[in-house]
Amino acid sequence: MQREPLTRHKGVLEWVDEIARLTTPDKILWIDGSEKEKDELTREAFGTGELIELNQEKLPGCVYHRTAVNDVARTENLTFICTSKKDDAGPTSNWMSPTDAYEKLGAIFSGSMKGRKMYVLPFIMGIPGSPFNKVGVEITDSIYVVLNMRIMTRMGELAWRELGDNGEFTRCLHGKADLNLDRRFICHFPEDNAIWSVGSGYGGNVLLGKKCLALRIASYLAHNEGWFAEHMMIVGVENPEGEVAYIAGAFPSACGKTNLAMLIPPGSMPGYKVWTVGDDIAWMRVGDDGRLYAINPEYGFFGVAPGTNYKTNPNAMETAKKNTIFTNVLLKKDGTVWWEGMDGPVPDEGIDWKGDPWTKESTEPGANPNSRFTAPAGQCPSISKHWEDPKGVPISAFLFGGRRASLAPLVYESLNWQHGVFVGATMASERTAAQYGKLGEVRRDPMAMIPFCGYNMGDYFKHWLAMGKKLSSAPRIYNVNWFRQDESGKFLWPGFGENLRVLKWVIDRCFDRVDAQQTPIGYVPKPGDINIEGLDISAGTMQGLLGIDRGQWVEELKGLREFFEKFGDRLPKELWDEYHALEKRLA
Ligand code: GTP
Ligand code: SPV
Ligand code: MN
Repeated sequence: MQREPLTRHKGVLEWVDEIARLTTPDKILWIDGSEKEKDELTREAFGTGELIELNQEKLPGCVYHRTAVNDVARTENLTFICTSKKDDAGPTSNWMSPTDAYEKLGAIFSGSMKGRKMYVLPFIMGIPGSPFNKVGVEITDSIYVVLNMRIMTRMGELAWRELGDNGEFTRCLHGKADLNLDRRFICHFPEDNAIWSVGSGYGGNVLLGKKCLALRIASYLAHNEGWFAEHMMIVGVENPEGEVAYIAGAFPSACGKTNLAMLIPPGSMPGYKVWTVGDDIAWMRVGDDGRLYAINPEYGFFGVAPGTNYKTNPNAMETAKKNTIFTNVLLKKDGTVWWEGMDGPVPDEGIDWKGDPWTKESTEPGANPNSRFTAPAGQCPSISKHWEDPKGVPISAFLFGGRRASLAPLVYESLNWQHGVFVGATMASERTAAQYGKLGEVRRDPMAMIPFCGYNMGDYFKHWLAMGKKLSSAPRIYNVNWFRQDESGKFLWPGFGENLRVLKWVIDRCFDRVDAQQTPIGYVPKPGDINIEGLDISAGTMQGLLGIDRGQWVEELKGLREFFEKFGDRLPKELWDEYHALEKRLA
């Protein structure tokens, strides 16, 4: 391992020095990203139990990790935007003043790496060589974090080079401290281009390139610089004629982005192919041709394990067959892993995500509902040949969506860009296990960004409206809902690969190949325009899936008004205009 600095960047050297004085690690190690370094770190983690080696015949290069039982999802209540003015964080973020935050977290960080090693890890979010990249340097005392960042970002030597001797970088500080919930904070300092995360070892809280940099800090920069940093998957749909249309989709955490980005076309759609560009984050800029171009700034997937199997998402299963880190799933006796909803028989026994013996009679799940796999994107069989193209892919349509047992139809199209921004701004979804909070509770989650917007969301809506004006050929905006249920709680729509039937309608609309019927909420498919051949769905069910219950929508407006009012005069007038127009259309 490298003990000597791997950079001459003065800003980095001084910062590392400062943090070392604060946290007092035994050793400082500089990460180069080599195979040798990976092997050394992995071996060390096997020794301490931080990682467990999996069956190398069945899962080559794969390892297993359990987080602390109180540390299995993002803690949004402990996540803060630390701007000098409270109003700049907005009503939907937690706020702490930068002075208070540095002081409070500084006290927790103080001496917290005593007896531990401190790793200094440079990484790139974006495509190497692109002028739009953001470089980060993460300081962490966790080998698990280093090994995950190795999969999730382009890092090491390559990133030191990209940074150079005086490049800009985000200061990303992470320390596990004592993993105590009372001393856990994830703080963002957009004005200082810095992130401090302490007291957690869970993915989204600690892999600081992902939600913290590529969304919270990047959204702040994107607002200032005129681009988009969004919680979106990016997928290319190729038709039998060989034309590829790209779609970007924002669904809240654990609501289907990874699955949609990797879907396998159903048998009823021969000749179609689907190409994965990204599964969680999209950075998008206006091209010279007035279209919007998207890149995936990440290098791997941090995907939800439960529910993933060879029927629902074969591409994810194939991707996670090797070189993968499994977190909080069930560990089987033969050194392989299992989670609820995996193919094949339920194993007789294993060690569950808490580290306790588990049998198939257990009433508790073997894998945590938010257990995850970290796998290199390049291993995905459906990876797009353009996924590392610095120019990005041109986006034809945006999808917004979430989990709604009722109300939102399977799909509808917004009337225009401004109405589309309203559709995104009024998204709501049932809460999943990806974050702490009451499971199933419907909450407002505009553009699936409520946990990830690094500034006042009223200004964020303004930014969306302004971006539309810069696009001569803007993506059309749709809302989808794969999660509508019948009275018994059964999903009405089969979802997964069958979602391509809906994407086909969306793309046909974008290219003016299919008509639609106008309703108060937007354009919905005409009966028969979404092909249900081969599905176990009656025409009646389909009508239900596309149906709009005016009474329910009028009811929805009440909650929406309350939400909008929170923003006071920072909510753009255009969104109130859309609100009143919808109210009128529903009357
Ligand atoms: P994050 O990584 O948390 O941002 O989540 P994500 O949006 O990528 O969610 P993901 O695709 O991992 O899906 C989460 C859960 O929803 C998994 O358990 C999936 O099996 C399930 N799911 C995904 N797509 C569908 C669908 O079309 N229908 C149904 N019923 N379930 C789905
Ligand atoms: C999410 O929660 O939206 C995720 C997983 O993608 S995490 O990186 O943990 O935030
Ligand atoms: Mn996500």
